Amino acid sequence: MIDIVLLHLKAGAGGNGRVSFRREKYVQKGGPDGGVGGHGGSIIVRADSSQTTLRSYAGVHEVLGKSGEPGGKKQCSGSAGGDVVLTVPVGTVLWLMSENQAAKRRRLSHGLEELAYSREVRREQFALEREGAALPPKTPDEAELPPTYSVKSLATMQPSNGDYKKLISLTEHGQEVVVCQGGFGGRGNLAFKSSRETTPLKAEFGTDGEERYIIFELQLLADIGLVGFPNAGKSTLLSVLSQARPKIGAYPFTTLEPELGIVANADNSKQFVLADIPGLISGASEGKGLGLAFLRHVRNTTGLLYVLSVPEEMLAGDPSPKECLANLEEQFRALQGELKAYDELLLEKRWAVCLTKKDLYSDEISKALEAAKFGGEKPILVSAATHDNLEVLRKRCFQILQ
Ligand SMILES: Nc1nc2c(ncn2[C@@H]2O[C@H](COP(=O)(O)OP(=O)(O)OP(=O)(O)O)[C@@H](O)[C@H]2O)c(=O)[nH]1
Ligand SMILES: [Mg+2]
Repeated sequence: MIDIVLLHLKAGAGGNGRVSFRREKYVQKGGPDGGVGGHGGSIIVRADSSQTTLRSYAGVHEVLGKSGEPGGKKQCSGSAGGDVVLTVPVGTVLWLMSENQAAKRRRLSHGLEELAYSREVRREQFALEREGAALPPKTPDEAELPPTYSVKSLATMQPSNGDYKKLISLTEHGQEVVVCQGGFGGRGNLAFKSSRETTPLKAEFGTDGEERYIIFELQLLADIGLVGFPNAGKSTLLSVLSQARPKIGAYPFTTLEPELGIVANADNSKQFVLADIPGLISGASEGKGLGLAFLRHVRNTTGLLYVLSVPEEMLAGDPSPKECLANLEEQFRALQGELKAYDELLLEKRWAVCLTKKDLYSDEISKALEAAKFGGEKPILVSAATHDNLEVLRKRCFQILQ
């Protein structure tokens, strides 16, 4: 699943103003008629609920907007560069790595969502020695680009760890934001005509488009996230609690991509979204297993449901209730340790512990597990196979969300 990409975005520059003079038969010396340049195309990001991953941006490094055309003779305005619209899944968060001055000025004075007005942006003037001469060089915008990063570190990058500024979180279908506003067209020499200066050779450059390096991070929007070791029974739980049909397998790492399901209460009056993510293993924070990359999807959830089960290999050896409990407690500790290593804030979420595969345990073991406490909380013992106690688990989930 492609859930994080880094894009270099650059809106189109505004077209330059034109220096020209009217040439007509019988008119000896026509006045200035140089038109204004067209505005540059902007880059717009729009949330679209029909998209589920950032796959369409895999391998894309750069998106450039179209520049505005220069102004023409006979007072003709240059045509504007069209906008570029990038559609992304709902739940995409944009993080700013770096930006040019044009972008920075707007962000500081307007925020991201208000556009800069044309009149607020100063154009640089230029003067030609004669009509048709080449334009002098424009003073370059002081750039703060490009950023330093390694593509390799991108997959495990945690933009929210404070290194980058959050620009916006797109949470609704159709929501859109102009991330890079196009530059403005410069005025032609027609605009500089005055009683003192009847043949101005002056015009304006168009302004630079906004340019940004932005991390697009998809954070699935769920209310509760399932966390547990591989093979614990997370996906099975999702499949019996919701309509979702995730892949289930009697081997670790069956789930390779996050999956969402909608869980409803008995009379269907309340619902919440449950997220199943790939299993964690000890050492995940050091990059073992599938690593912690998928934890980004539980960052936005309100609650976490720890899913623990006694490993079947262990049950085959006829363990004592005490041994089973010790194993589950160790799983719980290890999971919390991994979450903490990823982001301590995850431990501040509301949570519950579900012990699953009850049908596989002896009455004696079940009794011991039911009486135990995890982090001071009573666990909920269920079986996804026989649907035992699922109602209690469901209720507990709704309680977490209250
Ligand atoms: N007997 C019994 N088996 C279960 C139960 N829940 C899950 N299983 C089995 O346990 C195995 C693992 O289940 P999954 O739901 O794929 O486990 P997971 O936690 O999603 O595993 P990963 O995706 O690898 O992290 C499968 O063979 C399931 O059939 C249960 O309540 N009772
Ligand atoms: Mg699974």
